Amino acid sequence: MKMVFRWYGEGNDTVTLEQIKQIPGVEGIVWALHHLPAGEEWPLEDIMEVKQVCERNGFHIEVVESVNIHEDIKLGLPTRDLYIERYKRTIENLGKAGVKVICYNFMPVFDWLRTDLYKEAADGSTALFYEHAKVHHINPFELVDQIANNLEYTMPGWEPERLEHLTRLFEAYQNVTEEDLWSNLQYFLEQIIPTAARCGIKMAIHPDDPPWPVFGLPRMITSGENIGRLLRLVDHPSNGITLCSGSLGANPKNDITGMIKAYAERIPFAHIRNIKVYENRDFIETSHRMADGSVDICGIVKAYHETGFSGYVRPDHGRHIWDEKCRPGYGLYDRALGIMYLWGIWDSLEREKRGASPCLKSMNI
Ligand code: DNO
Repeated sequence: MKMVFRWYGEGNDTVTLEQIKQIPGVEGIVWALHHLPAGEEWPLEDIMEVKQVCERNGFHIEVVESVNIHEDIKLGLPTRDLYIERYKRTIENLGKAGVKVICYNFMPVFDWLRTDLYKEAADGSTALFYEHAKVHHINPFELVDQIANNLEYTMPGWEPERLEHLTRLFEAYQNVTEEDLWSNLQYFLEQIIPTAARCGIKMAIHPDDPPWPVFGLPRMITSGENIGRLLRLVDHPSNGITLCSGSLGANPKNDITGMIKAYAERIPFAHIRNIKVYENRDFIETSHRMADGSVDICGIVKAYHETGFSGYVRPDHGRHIWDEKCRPGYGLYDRALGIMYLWGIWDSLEREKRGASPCLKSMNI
């Protein structure tokens, strides 16, 4: 597995590339042009600037997350063709810069959804939290007000220009069913997958987070079965998934290790994180350690190992610990701890497979 780390760019992140460099085994930066709204073409010049900065610090930029999809594409409006053309040109520009994977999502209106970004745990750390009943009782406008408007940084998926048009967007989605969304996704993929394939890029859709409809908006990428359907929409290696254990793990019925084994060839990118799921469907993000949450992190890493996974992996969100002031879910400390946990599992599996390391062998251990 190739370890990568999400970074929001110079002046847009509390974490520095110098700090990331000191986390063992991180070889690449997961990045995006966060200043560009969904629907804009990403200029080659801007892409090359990020490439230079990252490469100067010894990182590759092979994974991009997120090239956001304009809502007109998700809604299937006549204007979608214009945005699809721009998306193709962005793919081409990213290909020229050496990008290999593009992580995106097809969630209407919102990207991920939480009700509290700083829920305090017994140990004093805070983390992202989802309260199911609250989502049913609050209207989306209030939630946006509570979540997005009190933050120092813009959060991806919660960009002001998107939230500005919330009323219009909800109206537009009123009659859009899950089947409509599937057909709009198919239309999009049929257009862009040939471009991605030509550019040597794998498209990797992110699962819906949480994996069920919210505020009456349909969701598709919620289960193993639906991932199968997505992969069949355009049956090509460039049409893949970002397997996010935290998103899919919110539904305990989701067998994530089974998905890894079933779809190994089509997972170019893995997000690994843990959450603790409660019976009432609430969940809180925890440390990556298996004992702290409900997700079988060891089983997941083992499944990747068994299938010979050679794609990219990033620790996903982390808690906010040791008084760190950072973007919600994207601090340095807990994500670095997460990486070390993942390496611990991976290295012990490797050792088992290959026998003791040459160094230990030479010492007769
Ligand atoms: C949350 C992320 C998502 C992801 C997008 C990809 O922190 O995992 O926002 O980046 O869904 O488009």
